[in-house]
Amino acid sequence: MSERLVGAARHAAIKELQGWAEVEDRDAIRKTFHFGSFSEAWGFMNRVALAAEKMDHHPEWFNVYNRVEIILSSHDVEGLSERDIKLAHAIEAMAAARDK
Ligand code: H2B
Repeated sequence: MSERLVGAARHAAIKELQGWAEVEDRDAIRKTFHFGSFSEAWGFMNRVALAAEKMDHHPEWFNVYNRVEIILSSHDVEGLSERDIKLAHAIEAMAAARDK
């Protein structure tokens, strides 16, 4: 069970995430990651996929060659929740120094 993140807590949570921004037309956050090659992008996606499955919280994403665009939102609350913030932090750790 979780709740939609609103107000000051929401603002603070997003601010702590480097490079993540609110999506304009829906209640979600997004970030685009760039890698040196498709192989590196795919390795990143693999790591994220395994972590997401463990957390039972999954990204919406789009990949072209070395670019991975990720959108996070929680279906059950139809918007942003703490689980998105938690997954975003996990993704940051996995992108490590590769993100540009
Ligand atoms: N992923 C995301 N991003 N949001 C959810 O609300 C969500 C999910 N819910 N992955 C999970 C799975 C839900 O569908 C299952 C039934 O727990």
